[in-house]
Order: sequence, then C-alpha cells, then structure tokens
Amino acid sequence: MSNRTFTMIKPDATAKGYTGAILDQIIKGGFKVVALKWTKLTKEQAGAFYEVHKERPFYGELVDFMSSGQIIAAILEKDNAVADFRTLIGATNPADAAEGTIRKNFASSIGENAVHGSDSDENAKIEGDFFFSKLERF
Ligand code: 3AN
Repeated sequence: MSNRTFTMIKPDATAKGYTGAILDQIIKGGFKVVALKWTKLTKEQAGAFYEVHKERPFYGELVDFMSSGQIIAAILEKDNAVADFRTLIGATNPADAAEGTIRKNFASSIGENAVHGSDSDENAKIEGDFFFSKLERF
C-alpha cells in the first residue's frame, strides 16, 4: 500500500472560486500536500493524461473540459492515501456522492466533477510523475 495519491482540482471548481475551500477540506481530511502546482493544460497534455480513457465515449468532452481553464495539481500523503482520498471526494457522479464529500459539496455533473483522484497506487505514481519533477516534491 502506498501512502501517496495524486489529485487535480478541475477547471469548473477553480472557475467558481472553490480552490481554497477544496484544499482546506483536503488538508483537514488528514492529507499532507507534498507537491502543488497551479497550471493550465493544453489539449495535447490533457489528451496524454487521460490516454487510458481514449476509447471511452466521453474522451473528447473530457479533454476539452480539462484544457478549458486553470487546474491545481497536487501530490498528497496519508496512510492508505488512494482509498482514503477516493472516500473524501465521493462518487464520480456528484448525484451519487455521499453527503459531505468534496464532489457532493462542489461538483455539478459527472463530467464537471470538481476533482480528480487516482484510482490505484500505480496510477498515482504515473500521474504524479506526469506533473512534477523530483525537484518539485519533497
Ligand atoms: P473517477 O475520476 O471517479 O476515477 P473515471 O476514472 O471513471 O472516474 O472517469 C474519469 C473522468 O472522466 C471523471 N473524473 C469524469 O470527469 C469523466 N467522466 C467519467 N464518466 C463520464 C461520463 N459519463 N460523461 C462525461 N465525463 C465522464
């Protein structure tokens, strides 16, 4: 079990001014921020990040959305980080997300769902490495 996961605060949430509140909920949820970046993806970069979803019907929409505005990328540390972070953010579709979760609090739809959370230790490492060099994390 790894103690790190990777997250993004997505363009819908940064545009609505939820960045501070979401980071606050993450930190209060027991996660330590070990790398943090405020950036904007090109279509090519968003396409590469979501390459695993290339065959899914929503891939084009997802790439357009994720390159449409500013995002926050972060590596987070906590025991059982991947699973605990997915609990903190709630279900992919905010309509199904548990009360008090980040997606329940801040997301508007399954496509524009406020935050990303890695789904495995392996993907957490790949996704963290996509955004951060060794010098940018501690
Ligand atoms: P999660 O982010 O909860 O792991 P995945 O891996 O099934 O969910 O989907 C990756 C991303 O693709 C989601 N965060 C969401 O933004 C988007 N997505 C998933 N399902 C749909 C859908 N039916 N329509 C539009 N976008 C979707």
